[in-house]
Parts: sequence; C-alpha cells; structure tokens
Amino acid sequence: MTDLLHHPLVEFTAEHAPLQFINERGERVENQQNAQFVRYLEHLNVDDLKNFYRDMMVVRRFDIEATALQRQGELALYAPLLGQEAAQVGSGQALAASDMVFPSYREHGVAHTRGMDMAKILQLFRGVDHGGWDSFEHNFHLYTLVIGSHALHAVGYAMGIQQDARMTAQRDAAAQHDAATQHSDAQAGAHFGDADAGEQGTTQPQADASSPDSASAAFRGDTSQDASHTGQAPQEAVMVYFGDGATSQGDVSEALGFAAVNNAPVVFFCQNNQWAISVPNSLQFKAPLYLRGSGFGVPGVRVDGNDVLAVHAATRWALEHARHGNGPVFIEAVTYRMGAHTTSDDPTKYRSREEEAHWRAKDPIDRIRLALEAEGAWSETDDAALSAELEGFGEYLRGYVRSLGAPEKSSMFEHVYATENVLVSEDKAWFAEYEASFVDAQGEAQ
Ligand SMILES: Cc1ncc(C[n+]2csc(CCOP(=O)(O)OP(=O)(O)O)c2C)c(N)n1
Ligand SMILES: [Mg+2]
Repeated sequence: MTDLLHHPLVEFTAEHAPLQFINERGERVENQQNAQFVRYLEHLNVDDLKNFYRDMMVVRRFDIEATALQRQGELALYAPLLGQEAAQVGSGQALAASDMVFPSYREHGVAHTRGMDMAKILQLFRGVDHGGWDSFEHNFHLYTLVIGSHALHAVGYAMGIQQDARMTAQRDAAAQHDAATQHSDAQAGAHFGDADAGEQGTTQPQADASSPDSASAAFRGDTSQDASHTGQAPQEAVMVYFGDGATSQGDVSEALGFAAVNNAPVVFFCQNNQWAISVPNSLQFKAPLYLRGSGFGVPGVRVDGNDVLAVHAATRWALEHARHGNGPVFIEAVTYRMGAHTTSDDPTKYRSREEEAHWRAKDPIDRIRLALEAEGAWSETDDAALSAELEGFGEYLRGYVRSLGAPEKSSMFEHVYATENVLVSEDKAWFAEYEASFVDAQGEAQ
C-alpha cells in the first residue's frame, strides 16, 4: 500500500514532452513542436473556443448531477469523467458526423459532442436498459465494459469502411472503363486483406511525439501505401477510446497489429488518466504509452490531455492521416481521473491527497476559462447565459431519470441475438411460467 501511495506520476521530460497550446496558467504556448500542428487550429474562431468551454461545462454538470443521482439511490452506479473533459471534448469535436466512435464506459463527453442526449446514458447506469441508445443514430457505439475488447471491434469496423472504399473505387473504375460490373465486384472481394494490406505491414514508421509530418512521412515514403493517390481512401475514420489500463489487455495489442498491417483508418485514443481503478501507471508499463504503437508500425503522439486545443489539433491530424489512407495513429492524452473510478470506489484507499491536489491545479476547464478571459472573449453576460443553461440541463436530467419506469422483466431476453434463437425463447417461456407461479395472499397469480 505504501508503494502505491508513492508511485511516480507521469513525468514530462524534454524527450517525452506532450503537445501543448495552452499552459496551466491559461497562456498560449508557441514552440517548435506545436508549430507543426498550428494548421489544425487555424479554422477556429472565438465562438469555437467558447464552444469548447461551454461543452466542457455541460459535461461537468452532467457528472455532478449523475454522481448526486447515484448517491440519492436513483442510479445503481456511475463512472465519473471529472478531469477528462478536455480530452473528450477536444477529440470529440474533431470527429466528422460520418466517423464511427467506439467508446469504453466513461466517454460521456464524447457522447455530448456527437449530439447525443446524455440523459440516455443514465438509462444504462440506472439499470433499466441494456444499451441506452441506437449506435447508428450518432455513430457512437454502445459502451463496452470488457476492457480493451472494443479496440478489436473498432479495427474490424475500420477494415469494413476500407473495404467499402475499395469496392466503390473499383466499381467506379470499372464503370469508367466500361468493364463488367460483376467482374469488378469479384475482384474487390478477392483483394480484401491480401496483397495490398500485406505489403503495408513491411514498413517500419517511427513513432514521433511531436511531428505530424515525420510520423506520416514514414508511410508516404512509399506512395503506393497512400490510398488517396489511388482514389481508394476511405472518407470515414473510426476512433476507439480506451484507458491506460486497457493497454495491458492483449486485445489492444492485437488490434494495433491488425490495424497496422491492414492500414485501417482507425485512431487509437488512449486517455491516460494514470489509474486503472487502484493500479497506477507504474505497475502497467515502463515506456511512455504514446510509443506503444511503434513496434506495430503505428505512429504515436503524446498530448497534454488537459489542454483542449492540443487534444483537438492532434486528433484532427490523426483523423486526417487515417482518412487519407495513411493508416492508424495512436494518441496518448495524458490527463488525470480527478474523481473515483466509479461511485463504488474509494480512491482515498490507494492514492494521496497531495497527488489529487497536484492535478486539481491542472483542471482542464480552468485552463480554457483563463485563456478566454485573458483574451477578452468571455463576458458576464456569457456567464449568466451559461449558468441558466446549466441549471436547466440539471433539472432536465433529474426529471428524466426519475421518470424512467422499470422495464418489463421479460425484456432481458430481447436483443440477445439479432434473430430469434430457440434457446433464448425457451428460457423466456420458462421465466414467464416461473413468474406466474408466484401467488399473492388473495390467491391471484402476480
Ligand atoms: C477484461 C476486463 N478485465 C477487468 C475488468 C475490471 N475493470 C473494470 S474498469 C478496470 C480498469 C480500467 O482502467 P483503464 O483502462 O485505465 O480505464 P479507466 O477506468 O481509468 O478509464 C478494470 C480492470 C473488466 N471490466 N474487463
Ligand atoms: Mg485509467
């Protein structure tokens, strides 16, 4: 226990410095490293910056309300994201509506940026719904609690997108050259995962914490790997969110390998919040996480996860890289889980108050607020409008959760398989009979 309480925090040595645009005092940072990412922020105006702040405040309010609802007995459990708002809002806002997201279970901020009604998330935490939402409504997949497993789902999905792009390109080419359509379809199927993909696995791009150009140049050395030259680049990308602890799961390594050799358009977004429940980084890995992809041939970037602009820039670069057919990217967003792992966890048992205070001073929301104030972009009127909006949002969430009825017990048998399954139907029939066997005091079946 003593060891755990004195574990080293992530240290930013010059060699492993994260990408940063706003420092802890809310001041703009200009350096050689971030100069290469400036173009990914050039489109932002003052209203966009205010939107980052607003989104982060909405997400924090959601966190506060959900935690309180759990304490009031309205939710069975809740997984807070306190402290990770910049990592989630900055990256989520970099996504296009057509991109697909595979979250783990703490990505409430990303859900918000996708335009999802966050109240739906609480159906899951109240235990009245198996999922809570339709994955395709906002291209935001259901939460996955099996650590790391969705990294494989994401890569499989990205390979599907890639295959669709190849087939479309081949169909277009076939039509242009007046070739037989049936013939081109058969060829597209035959190419899946073979020659093209196999060759891509032979390159050895170096991970680079600071350079978008040098990371992608490793692929560009051989232009045959850049599908944008062949008209086969997918228009969509996939982003998978997971934690530092998930990197210890074999699934994440397997996903990196598959993504690399297939040049899949997927961004691995690792929120290193420095804890996997009670297990610190120091008991999970020795080398900085952003280097994890390099052995697989996946370039990596380390970003200050509490700096919304740095996260946004790095994610836009990574998504562009993937969409242009240059393959996967690994982003390590270094942040801190300021709250408990879930409402069932007590972090005072395994980490020090000093450590928590150290990271509270790096609060991602304070940072962007200070920057807005310093740049004269935030007024008292803005503050009043946002406060009113947040009050209304809190009221809406509380009302929504309290109005959720209990589901039909038999609904637990629904959606187990896409189509009817004999075993599940048998279980359902047995359960109905069992329920009917209870008789109340008046002799009526309940
Ligand atoms: C395969 C698997 N093993 C163990 C668990 C139990 N578990 C739930 S959350 C968690 C820690 C995950 O930590 P991390 O990946 O850093 O994500 P964070 O919770 O910090 O966001 C563990 C071990 C699980 N859900 N799935
Ligand atoms: Mg973690």
